[in-house]
Amino acid sequence: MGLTFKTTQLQAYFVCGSQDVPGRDLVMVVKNAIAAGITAFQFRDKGAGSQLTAAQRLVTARQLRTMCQAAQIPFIVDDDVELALAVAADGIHVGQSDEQIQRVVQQVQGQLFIGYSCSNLAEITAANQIVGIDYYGSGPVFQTGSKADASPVIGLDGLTQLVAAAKRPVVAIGGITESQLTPIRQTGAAGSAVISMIAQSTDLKRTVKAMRQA
Ligand code: TZP
Ligand code: MG
Repeated sequence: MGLTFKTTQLQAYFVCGSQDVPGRDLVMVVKNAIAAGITAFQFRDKGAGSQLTAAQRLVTARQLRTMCQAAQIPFIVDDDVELALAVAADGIHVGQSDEQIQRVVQQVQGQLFIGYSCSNLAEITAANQIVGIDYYGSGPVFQTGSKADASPVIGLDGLTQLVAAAKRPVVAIGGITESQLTPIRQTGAAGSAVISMIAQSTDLKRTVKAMRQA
């Protein structure tokens, strides 16, 4: 069993895969983000833009896992239970169209904590009934260029509604920029999960500090 889930881990949650940093070294990107103080990292390597083979993905996941462990922040794998278990990750994150959530709960219970994507009230209400989920990821709050098949934008009002209905902490995701961090925290969300804001930041220390302070 790795790190146990804590709500504060959702404050400055970085999501990234090779498709998000073309031509750059993902391991270095994550290393710098960890040095800047991110509170969680999710390895989400998928889609047409992924530059890694399955074998490279495993090697990379092991490296990232080790780095997160040294920094005592959770290493979370997106949508791949087998990979998450192979590298003894701390958590797994699954979406509505990924492996069935009940099946994931059975497969990983006692080994990994679980994040689940919920983008509307019906999904939150259904998820509230399922035992074993630790947090929800909700969005896209704003337009995102990082996910081709993202569900409709929910806005700050939509996020507020979901947070109110959720029986678990919610991390906001999708198109989040620094100027939106405070409005997001005012919805009651536990933090923000971002790809571009960190991957494209020109001042990582400032960006991550803003996430932690919001
Ligand atoms: N799920 C919903 S939006 C999104 C994911 C993985 C992408 C978030 O990326 P960005 O660059 O922070 O908008
Ligand atoms: Mg998914």
